[in-house]
Amino acid sequence: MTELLKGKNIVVMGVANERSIAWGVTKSLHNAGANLIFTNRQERSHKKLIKLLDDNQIEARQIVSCDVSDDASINTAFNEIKEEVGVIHGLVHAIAFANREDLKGEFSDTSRDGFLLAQNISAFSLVAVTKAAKELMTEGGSIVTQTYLGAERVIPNYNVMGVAKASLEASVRYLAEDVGKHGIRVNAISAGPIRTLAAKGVSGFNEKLGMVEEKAPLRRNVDQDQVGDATLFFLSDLSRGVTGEVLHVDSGYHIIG
Ligand code: NDP
Ligand code: N5H
Repeated sequence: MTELLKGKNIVVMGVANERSIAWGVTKSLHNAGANLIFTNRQERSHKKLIKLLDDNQIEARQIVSCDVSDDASINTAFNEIKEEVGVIHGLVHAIAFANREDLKGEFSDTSRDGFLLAQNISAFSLVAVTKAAKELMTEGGSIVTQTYLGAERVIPNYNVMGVAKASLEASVRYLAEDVGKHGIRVNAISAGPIRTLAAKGVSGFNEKLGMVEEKAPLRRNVDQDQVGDATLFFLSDLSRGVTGEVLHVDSGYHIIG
């Protein structure tokens, strides 16, 4: 791989363990020569990240704590990043959360709190981190988030998260318009199902993997490395003409009726 991101400072949010989409992204960005800055919420994720970086001989430029449900935490995190590197060129948002009981049964049973929680962590967080990151993107930049087909279509059990992802995808478009004048692009990857910690124990996940194998044009599932390389494309100059876009990395599953 050529060093597409040599000398670029990129913030990666959402590595929980070696299965995380954000870890697949980390490997792609590291191979492209990026300087990596990480944010974690839980101490458990922080510890896993340190070990993963060590095992893979990847040096983090910085690791900061960030809970996206808390404005003060976001401000502190980006102030710390500003102090360390001054300028950032990219940001990867790989964060979502909904209550497990809202990811099954009838969507109309979703509580007000459950609905707002999913929107807060999974959609508003992109708005909040874009505002903070933009201040550090003084040389232009690229922001990439992770979404799923359930934003566009009704997919059993995805429920409250489908509505949150629809909000996330619309936010990508409105944010792209806001920050475009500063040379900053905002895009999303819509990945096929991948077995990660967040996906663990959610109803109907295995069936979704089977459907991709059976119906997708490529007849196979995608993995974290494929999402990582597509995210690298969005962060690099190769995609300099693209913003406000949702790119499906799903073996073509979404084109099948
Ligand atoms: P992971 O469980 O690996 O990652 C989820 C991450 O969300 C964790 O790192 C977690 O951090 C973080 N997170 C949750 N709440 C907060 C918060 N309040 N503040 C900061 N971070 C938070 O799962 P994935 O890699 O699967 O998920 C990454 C993204 O990919 C999500 O947006 C998901 O919707 C999306 N996606 C996943 C697909 C799949 O099949 N797996 C398919 C399509 C999209 P911590 O552990 O520290 O709390
Ligand atoms: C149609 C499907 C299967 C059903 C729906 C799954 C939705 C998953 C998304 C959210 C992010 C899962 C979630 O928040 C789980 C939490 O309630 C419990 N888990 C945790 O707290 C773990 C420890 C932490 C790490 O999780 C988080 N989120 O922080 C969709 C699937 C085919 C594809 C898929 C899995 C999509 C997606 O958006 O992740």
